[in-house]
Amino acid sequence: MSINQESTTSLAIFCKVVDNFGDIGICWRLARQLQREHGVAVTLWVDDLASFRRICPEIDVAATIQQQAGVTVRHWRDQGSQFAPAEIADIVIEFFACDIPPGYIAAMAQRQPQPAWLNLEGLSAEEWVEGCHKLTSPRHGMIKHFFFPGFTDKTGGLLREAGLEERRRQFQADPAAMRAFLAPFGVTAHEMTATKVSLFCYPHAPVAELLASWQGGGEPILCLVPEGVAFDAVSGFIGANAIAGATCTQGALTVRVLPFVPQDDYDRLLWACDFNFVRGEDSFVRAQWAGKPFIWHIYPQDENLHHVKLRAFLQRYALDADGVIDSLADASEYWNGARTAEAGWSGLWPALRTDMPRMAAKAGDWQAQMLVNGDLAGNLLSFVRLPR
Ligand code: TRH
Repeated sequence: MSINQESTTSLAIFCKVVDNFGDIGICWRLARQLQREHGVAVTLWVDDLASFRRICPEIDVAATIQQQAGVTVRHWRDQGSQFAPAEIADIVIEFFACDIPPGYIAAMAQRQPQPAWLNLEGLSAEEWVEGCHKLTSPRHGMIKHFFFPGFTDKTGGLLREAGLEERRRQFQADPAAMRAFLAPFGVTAHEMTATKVSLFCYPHAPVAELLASWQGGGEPILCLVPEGVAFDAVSGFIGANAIAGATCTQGALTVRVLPFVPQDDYDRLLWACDFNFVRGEDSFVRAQWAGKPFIWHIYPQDENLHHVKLRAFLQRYALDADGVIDSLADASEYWNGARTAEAGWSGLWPALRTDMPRMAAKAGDWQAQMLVNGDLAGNLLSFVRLPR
């Protein structure tokens, strides 16, 4: 497969929203970057426009086809549509092994030349990923390639837009910009002096216990939690439904519930906080680019497979020149139900606080290490443009 670079390259991404926001979050980020930085004509097929609208408020949920940020967004309603070979893109990406419509596949096979066909996989730090990256699978007279994001140069790397680092540095070097960003959420000048923590996790995380330990601790903490996240625990703390705008201070802790913000603002939220709790795949990667200490709540899988994935990541990440950052490894495993801890968060959080300078230094080193691997969008295009 070799893509003609003379004319504009076209690319179709098929995204099935399995649950939550990571599927569309990743596809939307990739689509925008391919269009904006590489001039690719991208069509993003999505089956769930309502979820899409949570991270991109401009989305019209009733539209069959619409333009957003230079990307053609098409509502992927069913599997029954028929396509002509002329409608097929140069590059076709199926995200997370979703089944693209049989009519589209039939037209792919008829098209001359046949498109490059990729299955974009999920992110894992496990070693087997390197062996599976770029593997082929013959399908319908075509060759499908598996493309894996990852943390080494033997993988596709991580999604990262050009200029991201500079935008982050500018923002973080400008306290007025951070105040202006957080003020509409009700954050006061006094609260800006607290340790600011963003909280994004799955409902089974031990959030109530974490909030109780912050409440009873000696350090002022401002916890910013998007609406719908850990709803029961946050509502329990506030004493009312945790809807956007709800807030409560008890002891050393102030909790503020934020609206779900557009994707670019979510980056700013991570940049503005001192510590971030993130989850899934996309926010997990954004926390790494934020250059701040973070804890990852991994998407749960059967038979605790996610614990294996969590440890694989920690083995790479929770190490610095002085060895394992135990507080990070311990708190991460506890947060994910992969270990017990005698004093729970009352013991884990102070240990994390002590190690925060070490974690911040680690965050910078890690970024430098990841930058060497290039970025997922660029690596993906280089791969399909390679003559083979
Ligand atoms: O939402 P997630 O849990 O998503 C996923 C899905 O569960 C998916 O099925 C699974 O495969 C994957 O995890 C591992 O977490 P994630 O990946 O962090 O995606 C959240 C997206 O939502 C991300 O793009 C950031 C965005 N976001 C906003 O735009 N605004 C917000 O306020 C918040 C909290 C997130």
